[in-house]
Amino acid sequence: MRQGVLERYRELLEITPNTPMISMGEGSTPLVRSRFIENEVGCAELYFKLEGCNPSGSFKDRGMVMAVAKAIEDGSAAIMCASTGNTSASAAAYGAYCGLTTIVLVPSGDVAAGKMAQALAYHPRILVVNGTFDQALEMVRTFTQRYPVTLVNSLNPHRLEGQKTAAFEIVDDLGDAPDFLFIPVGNAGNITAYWRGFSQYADLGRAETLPRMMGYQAEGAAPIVRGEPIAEPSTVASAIRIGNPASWQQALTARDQSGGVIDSVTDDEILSAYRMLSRREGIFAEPASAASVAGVIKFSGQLDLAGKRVVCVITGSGLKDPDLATQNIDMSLQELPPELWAMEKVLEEVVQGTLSLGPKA
Ligand code: AN7
Repeated sequence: MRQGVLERYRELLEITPNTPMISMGEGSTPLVRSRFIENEVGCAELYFKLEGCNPSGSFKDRGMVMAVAKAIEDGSAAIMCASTGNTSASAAAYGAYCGLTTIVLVPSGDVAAGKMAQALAYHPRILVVNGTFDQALEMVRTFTQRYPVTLVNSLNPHRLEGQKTAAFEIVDDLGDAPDFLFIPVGNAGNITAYWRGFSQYADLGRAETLPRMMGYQAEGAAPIVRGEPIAEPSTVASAIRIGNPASWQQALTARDQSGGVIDSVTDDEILSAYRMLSRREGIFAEPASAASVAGVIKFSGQLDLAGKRVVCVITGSGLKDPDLATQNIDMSLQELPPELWAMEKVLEEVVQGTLSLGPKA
């Protein structure tokens, strides 16, 4: 059976004899070498860390397994979060797995269809707030201070502890840290967690170098870049439609200690990277995840990446946001009768092209 992150990185996490070693198979996600974008951006090596391969389809599972294990260890029977969709899907999945009462708050109209489908399927208590993610998070924060319900947003320190394991895996796979780590930034928990993971591995001598942390917000939801909270954030990448990040200060620390950058990319840049990832790399990512790739493309126009080893974190699966994928097609679907002649006609160029290659072996 595949080890989960609690087991795999047991000695680097706060595991006690009383911590339940739960796992839904999270972590140990693929690090895939780029076939196309690597050349486009002119770096030596480009890899994608495919966090959409986690059990609920996003990186949130690494932190959720830790937070839920600690909640159980501490005797809690209920968990709660506010979410742009992935945290709630993950909380609801682990809540169902562990038999906990799970309450999720989502901003109305702002959650991608796949994430809503997950929330409904795992069957937590879902509250749809007529407001922004930031307002929902504030409500959850206050509620969990008042009642014996465990907050499982990334304000819960166990979440970031669990999420740092992704940085461990990258070093374990590459033999050292990359030169640059590109990552989307919403609530800024993940960039904080990765920096902690890389730093811890360096302190332990398991990595010789540290990466420059390159965080990317969407232009319409870029409070860190602009230096002030945004009351009404807007971007096609609903996962990172966040105006007042909880881990704002820690993200700045990660940026400054690593000599990195926190910048923004436009929705057009995000969508262009989104299409390039699926069409040229075979990687179907959600739009927020494509922000890291849009970031590396933008940055490669500013700084020569020759000789550099780069990792882009692909935080969630493209299946999370099926509507965007279908809105984004620029081809019409061809219909035909169920007849071979009709198919041969439609595929005429293919048929001609293949025939010119000679007979089938
Ligand atoms: C796919 O689920 O905030 O900077 O409530 O779902 O750690 O917030 C999701 C965030 C990037 C940003 N990519 O990470 C939520 C939520 C995807 C995401 C981010 C999110 P953070």
